[in-house]
Amino acid sequence: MAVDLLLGLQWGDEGKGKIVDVLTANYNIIARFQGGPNAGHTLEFDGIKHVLHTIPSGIFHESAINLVGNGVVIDPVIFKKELDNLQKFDIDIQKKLLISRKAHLILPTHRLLDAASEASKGKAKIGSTLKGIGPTYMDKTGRNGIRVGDLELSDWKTRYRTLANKHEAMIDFYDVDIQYDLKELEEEFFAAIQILKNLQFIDSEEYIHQAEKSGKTILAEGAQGSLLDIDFGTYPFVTSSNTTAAGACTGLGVAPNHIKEVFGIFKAYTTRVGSGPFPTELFDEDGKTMAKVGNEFGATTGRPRRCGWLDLVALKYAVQVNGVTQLMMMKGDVLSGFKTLKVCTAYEYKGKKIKHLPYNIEEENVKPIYTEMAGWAEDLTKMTSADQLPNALNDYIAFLEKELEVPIKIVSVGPDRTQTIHR
Ligand code: 2SA
Ligand code: MG
Repeated sequence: MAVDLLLGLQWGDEGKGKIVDVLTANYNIIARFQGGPNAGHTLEFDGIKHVLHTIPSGIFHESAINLVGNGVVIDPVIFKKELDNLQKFDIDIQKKLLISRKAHLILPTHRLLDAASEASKGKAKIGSTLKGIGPTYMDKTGRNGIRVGDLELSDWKTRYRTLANKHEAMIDFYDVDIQYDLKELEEEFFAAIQILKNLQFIDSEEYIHQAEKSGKTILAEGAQGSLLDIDFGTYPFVTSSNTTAAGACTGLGVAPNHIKEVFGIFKAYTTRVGSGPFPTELFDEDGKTMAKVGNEFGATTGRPRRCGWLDLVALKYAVQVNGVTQLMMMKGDVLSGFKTLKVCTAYEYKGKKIKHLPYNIEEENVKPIYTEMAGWAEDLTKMTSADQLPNALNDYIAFLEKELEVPIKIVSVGPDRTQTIHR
């Protein structure tokens, strides 16, 4: 009995969608365990780019079953749009997509509360995706939430009204200028609920348990990244779920001793979207080059991503918190053409050199200490096997493996499914 786990090790957008898509052939079930429509998982094949938000990245594969687990928060309106986008593909959604009854619903007023909370914070805003993620998880832990399974009960609309009324009062309390027409939002919401109700709602922990027992292979797909984890991330500039390995246990009902491989995905450099500390962030031409060549824009909101050198102190922390067993390095191709590459191997913190992530990594506390390495000029995007990789890239990989003490098994050299080198 075993479940493999795939996680982002930085601040999200490491390329999880692509790797799940590449790995799906090996798995019977792909399961999302946290987050919601704040995620943007990009897949590219046959010359077409697809972005998924709530639906797991195995949906395009013929045989994989895709499960939205109990730890996920679902916005029926965005979910319906995702389903609409899938219509042109010949996918048997009723059969291939399962939803946990215990997953919580994002209501229109959760989105409004997200906007109100952000507006009230001014400059100190989190830079959330405004998808209502924070307020929905607050209602979950506050024991007020509405779950998918509630849609099967007759009184759910009464409970909806009570909660929405409370939310409206809370929005007023924020005293910020938020324009909205709740009637219109609700119309859209209730229409989307009807579509959602066509899908299979299941007791997903039982489903997973039986699937494991019968020898099915399961891949749990994380969203966002480890440094956005509610407990271990750069709080308060984090998302509202556990994005780290433990999140798969609570978000699916998988026991910790059933987790086998933990695939850790990272970019060969670092990006972050939204506010919060980022010690290796670049404001110079190098950063601009990464953003341009790497096409670094949010897959959900279109926001430009901040870019910087690889931060091994932070990456090592993420490897430890997650128990990563195999690493996958993405976007190595974006670094082609840099004469010199920098990798942060320690921080200067209160006058001392440290090699771990301290409690507070605000820029004024922490200065990155870099190791410089030679870059490579070769275009990697057409390479198909490890023996074609330039020596300087092999040196870069070897250096990271030594520092992180985990092997790098995949090097991605472009967005397409085919641009994937196994080592
Ligand atoms: P939220 O909306 O409450 O989860 O936002 C809280 C913080 O978490 C960050 N966050 C993300 N960071 C990177 N990628 C994410 N997904 C989208 C993508 C983001 C986009 O794949 O590109 O399109 O902008 C994601 N989701 C949440 C967010 O920026 C806040 O810092
Ligand atoms: Mg993304």
